This record gives sequence, C-alpha cells and structure tokens, in this order.
Amino acid sequence: MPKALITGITGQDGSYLAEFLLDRGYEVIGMVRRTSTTNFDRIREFQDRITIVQGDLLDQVSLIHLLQEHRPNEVYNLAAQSFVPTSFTQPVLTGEFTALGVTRLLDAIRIVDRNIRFYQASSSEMFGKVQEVPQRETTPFYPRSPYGAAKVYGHWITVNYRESYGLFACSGILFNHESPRRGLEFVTRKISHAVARIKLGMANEVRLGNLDARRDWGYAPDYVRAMWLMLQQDHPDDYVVATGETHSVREFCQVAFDHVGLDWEKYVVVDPKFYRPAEVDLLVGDASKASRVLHWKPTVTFQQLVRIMVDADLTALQQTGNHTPQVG
Ligand code: NAP
Ligand code: F7E
Repeated sequence: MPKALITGITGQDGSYLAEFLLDRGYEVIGMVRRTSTTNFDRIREFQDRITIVQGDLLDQVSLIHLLQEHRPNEVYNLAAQSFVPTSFTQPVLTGEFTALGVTRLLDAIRIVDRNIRFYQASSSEMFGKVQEVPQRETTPFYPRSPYGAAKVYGHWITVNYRESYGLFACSGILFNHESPRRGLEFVTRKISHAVARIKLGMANEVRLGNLDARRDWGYAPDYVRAMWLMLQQDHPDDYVVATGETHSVREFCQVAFDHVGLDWEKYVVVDPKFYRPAEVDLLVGDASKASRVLHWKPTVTFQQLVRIMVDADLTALQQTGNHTPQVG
C-alpha cells in the first residue's frame, strides 16, 4: 500500500487530495499544526481513515521525526500561509511558512530518505505582473506580493534540490482553483456565500475590492488529480495547471447572482478597503504541457463552478440556519 504524507491536510486542497488518495488505496498521513482547538471541518467525514500527526513547517525537527517514523513514499507540501492580503500585513511569517518551510521539508527528505517523491504547491501568483499571455512553465516570474515572492523561492528551491541531490521533486504551478471548501475570505467563496445569504434574507450587500481583476478559475478536485499525476511520471518536472480561460471578479458576481435570479449590481458595493498594495490584474494559464504529458484536463467549466459553489452555500445555510458573518 503506497503511503503519502500531506502537509496542509486541513485546507481546501489537502482535504480533496486525501480523499483522492484514499480512493486509490493509499495510506494517508496528514500533518497538522498544534492549535488549542481543532480545525478538522474539511476532513471530518474521512478522519477515521487517515492518520493525523502533529508537525509544523516552522520546526524542521518535527518534519524529520515525522518522515523517520512514517516513511512515506510521497510527500505533498500543501501547507502555507495562502491568503495574499495577509502576506502584506505578515510578510515575515509568510516567508517563514511559505518560502523557508519548503526548504525545511526538502532538507528533511534529503536527510531521511532521498527516494521520497515530493510535490510543491507553487502558484500562478508567481507570474504576478505577467510577462507573457498566456502564462506557461517558461514565462518569467514577476511576483506582486510577499506571498508571490515566497512562492517563487519555494519553486526554485524545489528545482534546486532536484538538480543538486537528484530528488524526485515537482513544482505544480497551479492557477486559482475553488470549491465549496474554499476559505470564506477568498473572493469566489466570499461571493457565493454572500449570494446565498442575500437570497435567504440573511444579508443585503457584499463589499468587494477590485472587480476588474481577472483570474483563471478551475475546480479544486480536478487540480489535486494533477498533483498526483506529477508524482506518477518517470521523471520529475514542473507543470502549469489551468483551464486556459480568464474571467473577471465582476463576471463571477454576474453569474453567481444570476443563478439565484438576482441583479448583482443591486447588492455589490465596491469598498477600497479590499484593494491590495499591488494587484495581479490578469492571469490565464497554458496547461498544454500537463495535457500532453500527464493527460490532464479540467472537467468543470467556469459557469458550472460558480453554480456548484452557490448551490453548496445555499444548501448548507438552509440546513444549518448558519448566520456566519461576512468575512474580509
Ligand atoms: P488553505 O486552504 O489556506 O490551506 C492551507 C493549509 O496549510 C491549512 O491546512 C493550514 O493549516 C496549513 N498550514 C499553514 N501554516 C502551516 C504551518 N506552519 N505548519 C503546518 N501547516 C500549516 O490553502 P489551499 O487553497 O488548500 O492551497 C493549498 C496550497 O496550494 C497552499 O500552499 C497554497 O498556497 C497553494 N496554492 C493554492 C491555490 C488555490 O487556488 N487554492 C493555487 C495555487 C497554489 P490550518 O488549518 O492549521 O490553518
Ligand atoms: O483574490 C480580487 C483580488 O483572494 C482574487 C490564493 O489561493 O489564488 C489565490 O490568490 C482576486 C484578486 O485569490 C475582493 O484583488 C476583489 O485580484 O480570491 P483571491 P488570489 O489573490 O488570486 C492563488 C493562485 C494562490 O496561490 C493563493 O494562495 O479578487 N478581489 N474583491 C478580492 N479578493 C478578496 N479576497 N476579497 C475581496 O473582497
């Protein structure tokens, strides 16, 4: 039975990847950091089928011990401080988690077992102020936030450990991917959740920042499949994973409100509080290498994605009567 260690298992992608690997007969070890209350909402349904272990990307000794004790065949490094606005207010901590955390884990692998296959969760945020449209593996990076800069470091240290020590280390350059499990602070989920609340009479507006920003939005379960495929190849490499379509935040609002029969312009309020010190205006990926080598293709369209998210929030709010406040 193959064994995989996932860092960031309590996050959106970690939870989908764990389910995907369990379905393929993997033994799944999920690393969580110590907190005073547990945060297992996304993994509760299959928690009894995985092993939860404590570790932290800030503490290299914890990573070495985990690898020594569990001897995984594959390590998926999904843990990070992943919210771009927080990276502007906590830039040093973001660097510790999102950049140096990658080195700590790679070096733990180098020390414990160089045969472990490694996946690094790189990001389209590395392209930032884009130097080419669409963006592909060879497009130069120009990050626009401490998060993007930290991910550029994480990408290159992954390439460096592959070239220096022969590790099977892959960097997946994933464009935005969303789902009903997306954190409430990211724009897609913020909108789908607000649409559901407005439709149910629990709120009467949603405050957003830059409506002109354009993103290449895909469906998270499709993207975790690409992570796994990268580690099943004969050679380690780096891949862009994207849909190839770009849409604005405004379009996301339109489709989401239309889906419940409401006019978005009556409910969306632009609030400069949500503008960023530096913005990424346009992202659109070229995933032709992933298509050619991994035979990977997205299965969910933009319109379907928006509807899946709105429907899930409507159902959840109707079932729980949850009055979760709108979050930034
Ligand atoms: P997420 O929902 O924010 O999850 C992040 C995970 O990292 C959580 O499980 C969090 O644990 C964990 N974590 C944070 N700091 C940690 C630390 N010091 N030690 C151990 N665990 C820590 O992110 P996601 O959307 O699933 O994304 C997964 C990865 O892909 C991230 O690296 C992200 O930067 C990257 N990425 C995401 C996208 C996207 O569109 N979703 C695109 C490209 C790349 P807690 O539950 O304790 O907070
Ligand atoms: O913002 C604009 C905002 O926070 C998308 C992370 O998973 O994907 C994610 O990063 C766009 C930006 O995601 C609001 O200015 C407008 O242009 O949903 P987001 P992100 O910054 O693209 C990448 C690939 C990652 O790797 C990251 O980890 O939407 N926007 N109004 C807003 N954004 C937010 N959050 N809130 C607003 O009110």
